Parts: sequence; structure tokens; C-alpha cells
Amino acid sequence: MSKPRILIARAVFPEVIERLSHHFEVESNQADTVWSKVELMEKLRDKAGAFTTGSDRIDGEVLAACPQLKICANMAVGYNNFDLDAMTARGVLGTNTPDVLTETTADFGFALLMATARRITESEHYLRAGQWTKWSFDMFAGSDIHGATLGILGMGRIGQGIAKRGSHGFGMNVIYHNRSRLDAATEAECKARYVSKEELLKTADHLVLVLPYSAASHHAIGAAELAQMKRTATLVNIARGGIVDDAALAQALRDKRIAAAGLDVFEGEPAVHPDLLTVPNVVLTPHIASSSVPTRLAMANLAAENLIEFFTQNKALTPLNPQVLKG
Ligand code: 8YV
Repeated sequence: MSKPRILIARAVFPEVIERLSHHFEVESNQADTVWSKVELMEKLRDKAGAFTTGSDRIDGEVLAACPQLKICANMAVGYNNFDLDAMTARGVLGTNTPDVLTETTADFGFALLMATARRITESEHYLRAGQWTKWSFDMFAGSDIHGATLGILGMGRIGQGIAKRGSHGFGMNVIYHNRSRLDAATEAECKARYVSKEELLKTADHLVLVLPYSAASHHAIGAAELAQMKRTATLVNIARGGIVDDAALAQALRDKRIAAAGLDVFEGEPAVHPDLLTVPNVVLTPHIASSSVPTRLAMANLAAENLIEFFTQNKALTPLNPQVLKG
């Protein structure tokens, strides 16, 4: 029997391609070309499965053009690149990569928070530019992490990881807001207190965004929300571009409406709002929160395992719409 055909839409670890080649006829994209939608549809037309990343949009149009497609295995925990309703309607399984990236991403969220609050990149640029000629009492004076109030918007696995780092590691007072309140045991484990979004915005010294992107979370932080925050506050976004109104944030940073921001994700990335590039009090990183070598490998392997399980056993480790898996 011939092997099912799959497409690996972006470059990935060679050992993962090798592993998939035992089960599938693989077309891969080791040149790492970012295909247009039309190119993606052409490549996917004769494939039964796809190994996708956050930059590969799978919507109704793509599905209509690729009737043989049965599964899209995303190498990401977020799946806003999938139109999951359209996939379910067509009986196409979607899978993601939860858990394996939780701790690495929480580590990074904390690193970005610290770099932002303590002005690490801003001061490094100053040093590299040869501007450091003398000590001064308020040189790059930032805000403290330890003992401060840490606000978390979106309290899933990664949010909880950040909460634990803050409360257990840095003695922070942790507050959070989420669509649904956590159970008492999880709140106790995280040492986190549930508050309204308004209280979160008003009382957090540092606000970290870890909520999934959806129509409901689009511009969850815009001019009105930034206006409610403390002038001394820092804002960190490791969730998704589009959750923050980047133009409003750049203006708030320029006006010193808030003290600083750390951003790993951007509206329309890899493009970055030009105003964010010219304000000094922002730390910018290119969507790398999950990027440690072991974690990226674990993510790739989990996506691969989902493909293998699906075609060999009609199941998946981390399905998003398990209702399409019949019998
Ligand atoms: C990925 C991410 O690197 O998992 C996610 O949701 O945002 C990142 O870990 C990115 O989406 C590429 O697939």
C-alpha cells in the first residue's frame, strides 16, 4: 500500500522529517519559503496531511481547494491560524502542541518582564553605542520585580507557570483575570488572586498577557485599557499580536502613559509597527518565547506524533476537534 502524502509547510528539524518519512511520502520546505496562500493551496492539493506552523493559514478556501486533506498538525499551542469550524465542517482534524512548551514559554515571559522592568536592552544599546562615560545615581533606574504586584491576563497553563515564578520565586503579589476563575486548589498552587479586568489594569505593577487570540480578545489592550494602568507599569505580551493595539501602545509609551513594554508578538508580524521601533522604552523580540532547542524539538515531535497516530490509529495525542475522529 502506498504511504499517505503529507506536506511539511516550513523548515523543521531533519530528524523529524526522517521520522515522518518512515510513515509518509513527505514533501518538505527545507528552504523555509513563506508561501503565499495560492502556493500553499497548490502544495496541499494532493496531500492527506499537513505539518503546519502559526504562519500557515488554513481556512475554508484552502480546505475547499484541498479535498484530500484530513489532518493539519500545528507545531504551536496557539491555533488562530486554523479556521477550526471550517475544518470540523469538512471533517479535517486539527491538532496543536500544548504542555511541551509551557515552562519554556513561562521562562521567557519572565525574562522579558525582567528585561523590560530593569531596562536591560535599552541600557545595552547605550553601552554598545559608547555612551557610557560615567556612573550616575539614576542611570537606567527601572522598577522592581520582587515584591511587586504581578497581573496576568489569561490564566491557562503558561499564565499559571508565570504566576508560580512570580509568587514562589520573587515574592510577588499575583493577581489574574481570566474568562473563567481557576479552582481554589490551582489558585493556591499559583498563589494567585482572581480580580476583575478593571482591577487588574489599575493595580498591576507589571501586566503579562497570556490569553489566546480570538475575535473577543482582539485589542483587549487598547488606548482605554492603557489609560487605566499605572504610569509606572510595564506591559508584556507573549500571547499573540492583535491582542494589543500596537499603535495605541506606541503612543502610550511615547507619552510615558506607562513606563515600558516587552513584546514578543505583533499585529501583522513579522512586520512591526514603525512607531514601536522608535520608542526607547520597549523591548522587542521576534516571537521566540517557545524557542529553546529541546522545546522546539518536543513541539515538532508532538506534531509528528499526531500525524502518525492519526494515519495509523485514527486518533491523535492532542486533537482540537476530536469530534471528527469517528469510530
Ligand atoms: C510558535 C507559538 O513558535 O505555540 C505557539 O502558539 O506562538 C509559538 O510557540 C509559533 O506559533 C510557530 O508555530
